[in-house]
This record gives sequence, structure tokens and C-alpha cells, in this order.
Amino acid sequence: MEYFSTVAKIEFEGPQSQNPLAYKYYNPDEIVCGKRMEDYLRFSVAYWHTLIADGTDPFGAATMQRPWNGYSGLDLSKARVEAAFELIEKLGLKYFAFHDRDIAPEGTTLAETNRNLEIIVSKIREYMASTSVKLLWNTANMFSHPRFVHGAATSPNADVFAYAAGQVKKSLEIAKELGSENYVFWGGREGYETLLNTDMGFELENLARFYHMAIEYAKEIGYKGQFLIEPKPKEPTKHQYDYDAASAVAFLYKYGLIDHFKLNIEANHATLAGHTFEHELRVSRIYGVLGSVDANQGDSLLGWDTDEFPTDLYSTTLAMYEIIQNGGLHSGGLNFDSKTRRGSFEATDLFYAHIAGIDSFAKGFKVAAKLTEDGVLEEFIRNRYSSYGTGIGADIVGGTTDFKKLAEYAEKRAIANESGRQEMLKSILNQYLIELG
Ligand code: XUL
Ligand code: CO
Repeated sequence: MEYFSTVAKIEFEGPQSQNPLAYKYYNPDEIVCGKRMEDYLRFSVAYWHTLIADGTDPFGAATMQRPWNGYSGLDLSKARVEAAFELIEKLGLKYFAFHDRDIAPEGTTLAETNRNLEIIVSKIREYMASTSVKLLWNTANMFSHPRFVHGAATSPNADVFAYAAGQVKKSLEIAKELGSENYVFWGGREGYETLLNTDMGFELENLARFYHMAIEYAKEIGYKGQFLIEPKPKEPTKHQYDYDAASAVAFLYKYGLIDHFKLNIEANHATLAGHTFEHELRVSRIYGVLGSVDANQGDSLLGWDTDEFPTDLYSTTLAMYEIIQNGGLHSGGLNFDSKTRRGSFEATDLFYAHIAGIDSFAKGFKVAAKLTEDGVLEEFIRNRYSSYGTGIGADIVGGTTDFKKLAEYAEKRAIANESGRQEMLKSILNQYLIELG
């Protein structure tokens, strides 16, 4: 059955096209930064938003009109797999991502839940074998079910820790079976509501124990995908332990996990943490842990995770600039952890939304590539730090000076600072966005 019969394959038609169901900037075969765009950008469809989300919000019922709405149980899961592959192929994409509970319903026992999963995983495997679609990452949903009310690996209840371990064990087996290129941990309930009832130090140790066991099990079954932690400061918990990239890096170092994990950076999580998207990408990059990206955007007037499809070209350009400086995302990709608004309830909106996000990243990529090629920012930044290339600056960097010598030097030297030229740089960025990229 064809689920999206009114939409044909989305093709690249170029920036002059008036066809809303065509790519204006995303041209998979175009070479940018020495690679085909498709191979560099590695866009992925997020199963939970695109196949599952129904438009429910705290004030109102489902709105999404979906061609699979008439099904239930495993039939619904099967219909969603068929629809997912049709949509991914019509968008001309190569990747998708899912939580275990997205693809199959929970049974009454863990064994029954796992049997449901196996049925759907084998259907997904067949579709993957007959298409060129691959799994960017999978993960375990350890936040929706009431058993996770106080956390999963950080729950005060050891039985919940054990259950979570069983769940991740199964998800790692699925990752291995489907050749998932990465495996994600997003700790939605791994945090706390109040310190009055929380042993934070113990919860963090347990989280580390959990991750070490996951590494061990992946090794045991020969799963070689990249492990990723996805930071988020809050929501649903008041304070999530993987607050931002810097907190995640500190945790990974403290518990001897840094060699086994990279980060999956999400734009709207960055802004919730009071950072820009590019800040989080930069922090990850300088610590060597930039692994993958959840592509979306928030709304500066709303204080929560709105998960909008990314359309802000400044943000996609600055994000792609960081990704280029990182030499690409390697096994990672750009996963649209984004949902259509509640009012965009028609199935065709799923296509418009992905096209908007894909074209925004493609354009941002081209602008960032041109900026990098011309060395505009690099040259400015290099000059800005040039005082460390000679004289006292070279002594500081070379480790041949100390506080006493520096104090003597400072006595004799009048300080002359130079402008940081923010406004000039912003107008150059505009020029690249509008004309040169
Ligand atoms: C929630 C979020 C998750 C993770 C995967 O904010 O981003 O969907 O990406 O669990
Ligand atoms: Co995410």
C-alpha cells in the first residue's frame, strides 16, 4: 500500500524552483568540502516525531491525520514501518533513528515486549536489506513508563536499575542486528527533582556503573557502533545530570568513560541550557567528542523543548561551520529530532517540514564551506591571538616564563587592546549568507 500517495519522490530543482515539494539547496551529488553532500550531511528521520507523535499537548487531544491511524497493536507497528520506509525513500534520505518503544508496543512482561520487538525488527531488517536505508542510531526509551518515575539507571530502586539494564541489553542486540552506526543514551529521567530526597553522588556512580556494563555487553556481543550521550539540562526532570556538553565531558572523565563515548548534540537542548547550538558543538569539538547532531530549533519566546524543524539559517550555518572544523560527523549524522506543529496536521506537512530542515542545513553547509574555504574567520581569529606568537606571548605558550618575570614585564609595558569587531564580522557573515555562499 502507498501511504503518501499524493507525494512523489522529492528531487533537487535548485534555488529558483517554485515547487514546495522540491529541494532548493540540497543536491545530494554536489561536492561540498570535498564530499558528496549526501555523504557529508547524513540526514536522518526521527521515528518518534514523524511516525508516532500525534499532536497531543497538555491542553488538547491528538490532531495528526496519519494514513496509519486506523491500525492498532502490532498491525499499527507494521504499517508504520512500511510508511517510514516510503517516506525516507521519497525524501531521498539514507538514515533513520528510533527508540525501542517507538517501533513496537510493550507487552505485559519484558519477554513479551521483546517478542514484539523481534517481530518488528525483522520487518525493519527486510526493508533495510531491500533499500539503501541504514540505521543512524537506536536507543531505549527509559522515561515514558511509570516504572521510571524516579529515574532508570539513577533510580533509588535497584529493581528499576535491573529492568533498565535488561532493556538496554535488548536494544544493544537490536543495534548489532541492524548494524546501527551509533547507540544513544538520553537520560530523560536521569536527574532529580529535589536534593531533599536525593543522593546525587550515589546516583552518578550508578549511572557510571550502568554505562560500564553497557560497554562490556557491547564488547561481548561484538557491537562496534559509537556510543553517544545526549545532553539536556531539564525536561522532564527538573535537573538532568547530563546537563550540557561540559557536564557530560566532566562525568565521562571522572568515571573513566571518555574513550568510549561521544556526544549527540541537540540544538534545542543547547538553548534550554542557556547556550547557543554552536557553543555546545564547539565544546564537544574541542574535547574530541562531537559525535552526532539532533537537528531542530527552539523558540526564544517559549521556555521548553519545542523541537521545531530547523529553519534558522544563522544557526545552521554556524553549526555546519563547527561540523566542518570537526572534519565532519564521521559515524554521526543530522537527525531531525523535530516535529511538525500541532496545527500542521496533514501527512504532506511531514514532507514540507523535512524539506525545510534539509534545505536549511544544505544552505548553511554551503555558506559555512565558503566561509571556511576563504578563511575569513580563521584569519581574523589568528590575528587576534598573534601576541602569543612572539615575545612575551611566545614565552607564555612555550612555558619559559613565570609569574615573577611576567610581573616585571607588566611593570614596564603599557597595555593597548584592539577591537573585537563583532559588528563587522556579523555583516561579513550576512554577506556570505546572502551573496557569497
Ligand atoms: C528528548 C530527546 C530524545 C532523544 C532520544 O528531548 O531529544 O528524543 O533524542 O531519546
Ligand atoms: Co534528541
